[in-house]
Amino acid sequence: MAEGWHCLHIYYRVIQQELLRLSPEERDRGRRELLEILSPERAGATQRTQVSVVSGHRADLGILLMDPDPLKIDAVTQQVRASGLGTVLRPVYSFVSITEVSEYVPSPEQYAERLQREGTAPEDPSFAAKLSAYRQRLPAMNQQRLYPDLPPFPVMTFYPMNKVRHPLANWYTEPFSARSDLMAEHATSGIRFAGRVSQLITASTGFDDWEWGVTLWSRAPEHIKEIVYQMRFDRASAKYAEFGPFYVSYIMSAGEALDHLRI
Ligand code: 76R
Repeated sequence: MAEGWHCLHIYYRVIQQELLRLSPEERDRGRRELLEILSPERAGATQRTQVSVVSGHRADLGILLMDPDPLKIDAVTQQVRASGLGTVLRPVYSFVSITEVSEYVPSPEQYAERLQREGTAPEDPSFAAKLSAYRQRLPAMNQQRLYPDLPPFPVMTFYPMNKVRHPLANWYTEPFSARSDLMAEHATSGIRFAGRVSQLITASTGFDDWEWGVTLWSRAPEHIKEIVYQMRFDRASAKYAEFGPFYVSYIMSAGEALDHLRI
């Protein structure tokens, strides 16, 4: 791609029957292979690799991979399949998406218009200060959206979502200005969680069954519940959003995850 990264969220279930088939040596070898495949330091590692252990029956192990090269990402999943644990780890869910800068991220010019609409006159000294702060912040924010650093938070949740196309609530027939206002309201409500929750919205229209993937990381599980609950009241979500399955997981090293999963 000209900019941004490919992203894969993939979830595996441990098949106990297959695990029991392995001799202690085979299990050991499979474990070592998997640790090597998921090592961020190895040659051929994807730009980002994150391992987590999933709550609930839907999956046991979650892997998040990001890279400019989609085949490098796919190579990881093929290596898992071809490893000694390939029969043990069954993929049960995956989500394919790409990073993007949303069309609703205001340009400095749009930001200036918004300031005026919200009542800050261009003569007001705070106008120039706010605009220049935004101008300075924007490149780093866009860098983070396209080439995200993973935050050092222990909890993660992933879910896919759409904006609905219902005759009475069709996001795609709303004019850009209306959508943009709704997204600005959404962003304002999200900013209240700064420092507790970090979000990554990846785009999946044309890549997967839903339009976006929502990845939230947080300092503590309750903030996940709080943000998702609160954002449901944003008009952009209350009226126009629908959601797929949720996967909540706890981030750890691959070794810790295999220990936790008794592999
Ligand atoms: O990128 C930015 O921070 C700019 C403002 C912003 C955009 C453009 C923003 C801010 N979001 C944007 C786009 Mn969001 N977001 C979600 C969900 O559960 C729900 O109800 C919805 C799932 C959450 C929890 C969330 C959190 N956002 C989007 C889009 C793409 C729309 C498009 O491009 O058409 C989706 C699908 C989406 C969904 N959002 C924020 C947050 C938070 C916490 C923020 C504030 C981030 C910050 O600036 O600190």
